Amino acid sequence: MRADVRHSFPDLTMQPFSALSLLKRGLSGQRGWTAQWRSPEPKNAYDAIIIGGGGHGLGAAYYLASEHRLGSVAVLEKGWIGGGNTGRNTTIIRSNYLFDESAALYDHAVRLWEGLSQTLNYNVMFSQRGVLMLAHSVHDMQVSKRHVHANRAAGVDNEWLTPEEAQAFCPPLNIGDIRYPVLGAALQRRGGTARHDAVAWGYARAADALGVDIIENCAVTGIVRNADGSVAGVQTTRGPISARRVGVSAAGHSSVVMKMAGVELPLESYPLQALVSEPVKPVFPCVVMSNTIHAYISQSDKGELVIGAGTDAYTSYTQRGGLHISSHALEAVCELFPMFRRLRMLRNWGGIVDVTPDRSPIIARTPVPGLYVNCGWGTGGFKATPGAAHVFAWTIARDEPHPINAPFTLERFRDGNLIDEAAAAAVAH
Ligand code: FAD
Ligand code: PYC
Repeated sequence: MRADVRHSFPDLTMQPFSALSLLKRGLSGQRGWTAQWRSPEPKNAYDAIIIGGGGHGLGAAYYLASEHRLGSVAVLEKGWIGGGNTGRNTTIIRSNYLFDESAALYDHAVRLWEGLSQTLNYNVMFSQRGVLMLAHSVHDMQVSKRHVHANRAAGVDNEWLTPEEAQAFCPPLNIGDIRYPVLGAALQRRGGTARHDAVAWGYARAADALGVDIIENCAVTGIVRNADGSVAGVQTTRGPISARRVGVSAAGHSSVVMKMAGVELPLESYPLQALVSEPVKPVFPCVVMSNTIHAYISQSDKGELVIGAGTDAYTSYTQRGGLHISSHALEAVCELFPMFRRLRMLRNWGGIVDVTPDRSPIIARTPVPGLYVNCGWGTGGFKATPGAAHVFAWTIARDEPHPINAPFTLERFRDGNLIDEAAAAAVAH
């Protein structure tokens, strides 16, 4: 598909439409549809370059332009924007992580999500329908309750529900005598979902309007350094581009890109997969996740059940997961929600997730002056998109971390200051 066709859409901004004008637009054969961002040729030099046109990279460029008034910024994307994990995830948003550092980071994101459609003047369909995390064993209950108490102490909403209360919140849930008995659940009412593509498109449109150059089909192939070791720019498939600041937001390939500058990252990359069912009428009111069976489910506004599974057991750069992994997740979903047994699955897909040893991200300066990295979000970075982008832009613009991302350094793996969120991230790995 040509890039100029791909990003031409009917105007999805928050302008009210009459039913008649929508119908006329629908029948117009796409006449009058306008491109939502430009397709500029790369310039020779920018003040800052962001590598990776996912939500995090586009968001960082938007905040660099809007809050830090950087004059010229480019986002370089090897494929099409949102074609990485941003457009492949199951869109679950929550901030119920264990440690205060994480609660601050993820809740910063939730607060930005709450105003994002207004900020961008673009409907990202943020829906705070509640995220229910099931407990199936005594150990699950202990871990969940620890999270509930820690979150409440940190000012993040989370509450413990009995099985009956969980079923009242999510009526399709089977709390009977099943292989995975539901012994209770943690509920974050402010959690929910958003429309993933719209997040990329909304940030792209808003950044473009502020003068950011979004350059698709432009793979970075090298990071160029000055004699003193600092960043001088990048080599790309569309020629060399100079910049004194380069931010890497290349989920799935963070270690590949950072190696171009000689920086080794403590990451392992795994395939993670999801799938959707045929669409049905609205039947599923919230998001349900189960760490024990590595399955999560919600219903999209189109009516499809969006279901995710665990990561493959081995590292790989193939963008698809093993069949036995999704079969296992579906078997468990059918036990928990027997009404879905006869649903047919429409399609499945995979993404590559970069996982750190402590399951927390790295948003930081690097040993190379002028080179910054935002990576290691593993299976859980969509929820963080606005918050991570916001503090990453701050870090790049000021050459120092925002207080929120100060603990999320690369050096913590050397110094031992880990932020172990294995339990909070456990749904998929
Ligand atoms: P991406 O959207 O992956 O953007 C990175 C971009 O960098 C890509 O577009 C890629 O093409 C580009 N790139 C890479 N190398 C280069 C190069 N050399 N030159 C130029 N461009 C380059 N998270 C949640 O919070 N909730 C969920 O429910 C959830 N579910 C998930 C389900 C699945 C199946 C998957 C795969 C992930 C899920 N995640 C979830 C994780 C989440 O999708 C990611 O953490 C998040 O989207 C990362 O966003 P990003 O913008 O950093 O990355
Ligand atoms: O981090 O909430 C999450 C998540 C859900 C599905 C995959 N990751």
